[in-house]
Amino acid sequence: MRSILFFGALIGYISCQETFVGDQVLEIIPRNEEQVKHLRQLETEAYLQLDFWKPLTTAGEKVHVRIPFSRLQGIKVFLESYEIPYSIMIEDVQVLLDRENEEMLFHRRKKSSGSFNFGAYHTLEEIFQEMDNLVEKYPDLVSKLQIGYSFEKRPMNVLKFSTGGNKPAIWLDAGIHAREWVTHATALWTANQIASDYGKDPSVTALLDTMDIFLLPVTNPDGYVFSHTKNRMWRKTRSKASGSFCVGVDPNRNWDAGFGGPGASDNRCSDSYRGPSANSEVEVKSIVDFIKNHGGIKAFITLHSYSQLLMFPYGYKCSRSNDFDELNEVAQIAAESVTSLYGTKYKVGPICSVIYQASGGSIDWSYDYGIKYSFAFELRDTGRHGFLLPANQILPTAEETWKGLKKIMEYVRDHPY
Ligand code: BHK
Ligand code: ZN
Repeated sequence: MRSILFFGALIGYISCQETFVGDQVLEIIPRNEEQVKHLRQLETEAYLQLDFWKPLTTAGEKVHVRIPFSRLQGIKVFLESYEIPYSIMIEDVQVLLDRENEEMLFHRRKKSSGSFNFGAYHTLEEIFQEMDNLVEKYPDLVSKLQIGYSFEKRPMNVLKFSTGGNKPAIWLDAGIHAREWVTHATALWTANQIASDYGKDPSVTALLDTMDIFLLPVTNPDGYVFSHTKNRMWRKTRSKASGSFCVGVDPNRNWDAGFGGPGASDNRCSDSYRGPSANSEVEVKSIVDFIKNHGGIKAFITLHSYSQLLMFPYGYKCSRSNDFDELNEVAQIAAESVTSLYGTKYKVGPICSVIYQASGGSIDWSYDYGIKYSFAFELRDTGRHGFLLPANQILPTAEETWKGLKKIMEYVRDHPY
């Protein structure tokens, strides 16, 4: 075990992976607006290199922030001087990363013997390979479509589940944010589940007899590769623009829905940089073009992590959508179903009230485009491991999420519009 850990760290070092030795993730809960103001100060100081896993909103709301080891003492003194309450959520980020790497190495060595392990994290190559395997194994149900290329020219591979013809369809994507690894893993497990359930599970069979499903497991392939090879905490795309050192755009601020409004940054170095214009990211544009060309998409579901939330529009504004009551009802039913399996608690509501105002998000675009059933999941956990969810939670996460997804899909099937 120790030697594997050591080699994991060594391999990380040789391949120039960013390390996070001694970095901590703090949970901070400002008690009043005065304290929020002090935290805002920290947020604006780019040189501190703070990584807000759960951004600052208002007093009483938790903030999760990863703090580089070199800044830790200073930040703690700062918090204590203003008597801002905090606790340590992750003692040493690198310890979780080493564990994750070691598990991946372990599975790589074991792989030759058996079939694909859905309970492990995988590289982009391995994911694409398994998508091809599913097509091969279920040729009458599953096919692969390439809807475009990423900035670095990786394919945008979509799995289509269809019993024939072009039926009204459900869109499901994962991994728009690179570091949210449990979403890619959940999407791939779900693909396998849909394929193997058809003809066995009456609900899935009835669904696929009336609808198609499009599943994009890796929405941001360049970011995903970068999160494996260089920086595990990468969130954005990898697009480069002249005149800035900073790379990438937040692809969930880049959609044409309240683009440029509150809850997105115009700073290229920010993790929530909206990009120069709506659809500037080829990954976003590829999906928009596909959806517009298809014409029959009735539901748009996107997977993020973490926080255990099931949300619906709007994020770019804080007023209710026309379908608030119906979407809220569907989301409640789905969330209850998620909880029923392992007791995982979910919060339900519109983006703006459940997390924060955020413009340029995908489900706001899909909803305003006319896809009424637009939902965003935030999968496990609530911060104990955050983006570094241990691989042994992949299967339970995927299973419980599938419960919720099925409720939404059944509802959409039974409420044509
Ligand atoms: C999700 C959907 C639409 C708008 C915002 C969100 C929350 C999401 C984000 O884009 O800031 C939070 C996040 O990545 C962590 O998954
Ligand atoms: Zn996300």
